[in-house]
Amino acid sequence: MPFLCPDSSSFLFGLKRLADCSAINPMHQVPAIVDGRFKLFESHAILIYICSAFPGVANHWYPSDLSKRAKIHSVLDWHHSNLRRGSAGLVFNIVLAHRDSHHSYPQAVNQAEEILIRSLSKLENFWLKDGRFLVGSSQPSIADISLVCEIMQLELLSEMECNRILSPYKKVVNWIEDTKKATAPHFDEVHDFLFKAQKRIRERMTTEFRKNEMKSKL
Ligand SMILES: N[C@@H](CCC(=O)N[C@@H](CS)C(=O)NCC(=O)O)C(=O)O
Repeated sequence: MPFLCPDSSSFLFGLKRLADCSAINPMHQVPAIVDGRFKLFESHAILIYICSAFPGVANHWYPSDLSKRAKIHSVLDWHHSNLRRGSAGLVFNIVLAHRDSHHSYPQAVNQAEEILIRSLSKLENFWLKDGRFLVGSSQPSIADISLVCEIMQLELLSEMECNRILSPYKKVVNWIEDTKKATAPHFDEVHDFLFKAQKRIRERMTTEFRKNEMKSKL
């Protein structure tokens, strides 16, 4: 099935190219899919469609049990108005600020970090309180994939920042590892672009940091 997703060359440095993809997603965003004549955007809708349209997807990804399914919708909706605002907001503002030294958004960074910390705490103490995976499940669902991937983008921050933010949340850290293992080897495959972008971003940040240090010594 053809799909649009970021790659290391477009991620954060060339998303403008997505303007060319408006025939698939008029919102000019990724992800988006094409299945025959059917086009769909919005990551959660895509995950639900894939589980529903293709026979052979194991039931735990999107359980047929109505109450289990409703819980998955609940955590997916929570994700977009909480964890995503924090995680994407923080990465976007920090990485942008470092990409272009003329721009810095300290207020946006602080606000995003506050939302992120509140969301990680809810994950630790509520969503992961009853099981290895979200909403008390012993096996992963589409919600685990979606939320873990949201957190994975924190890898674009410096290693120190990433550890400072995540390490207080032991259940969250274990859950990320469990989700990685449950989806191996695909997890690393789909995150390859992220780690390529990480390398470039961290090198850029280090160069900028050294430049600023030199300037302050002059
Ligand atoms: N709610 C959407 C969010 C999609 C989204 O924000 N995509 C970002 C990349 S993660 C994007 O394409 N940004 C480019 C832009 O907005 O110009 C979903 O879950 O699919």
